[in-house]
Amino acid sequence: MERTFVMVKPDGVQRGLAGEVILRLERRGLKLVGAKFMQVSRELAETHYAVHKGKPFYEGLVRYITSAPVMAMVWEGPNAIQAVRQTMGATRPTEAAPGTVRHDFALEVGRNLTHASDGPETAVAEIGLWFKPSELVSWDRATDDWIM
Ligand code: RTP
Ligand code: MG
Repeated sequence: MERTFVMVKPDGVQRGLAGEVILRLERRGLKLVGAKFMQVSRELAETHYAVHKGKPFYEGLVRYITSAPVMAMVWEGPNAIQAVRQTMGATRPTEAAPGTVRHDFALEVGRNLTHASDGPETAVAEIGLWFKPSELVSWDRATDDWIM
């Protein structure tokens, strides 16, 4: 069982697409174990995107992510990290496969709607950065036996 950090970025919230993202992840069979709607501080944005510091798009990225509220979430399931990234699609919306969120709803890499952890180590680090352990809920779902 795997957990991954997922965020609907400010453009997704502003465009009313948070529900669409949640709908797709729920229908995929993944289980929501944590969620909060929040304004991101500059400090949190810089920590989250520390790996991109110094890149040409870094400043714009921090400004983008702090510009309006986001929906931060943790999703759980078998191969959750890979499954969520697949459902979101390639970073550049014009390279994302049809049927993915980024293909279906976005055009520009700088407004690509969502974030999702890219590996097991980043997932653990990002979940720990955005959520306290007490904010995550372990729960049994009636349909679990039909998915796993
Ligand atoms: P994310 O972290 O948001 O899930 O996206 P990702 O792994 O697919 O992409 P990553 O390389 O980690 O880049 C993080 C975010 O930075 C913005 N970006 N802009 N202007 C550019 O060339 C550029 N490259 C990346 C995107 O918002 C990307 O999601
Ligand atoms: Mg990334």
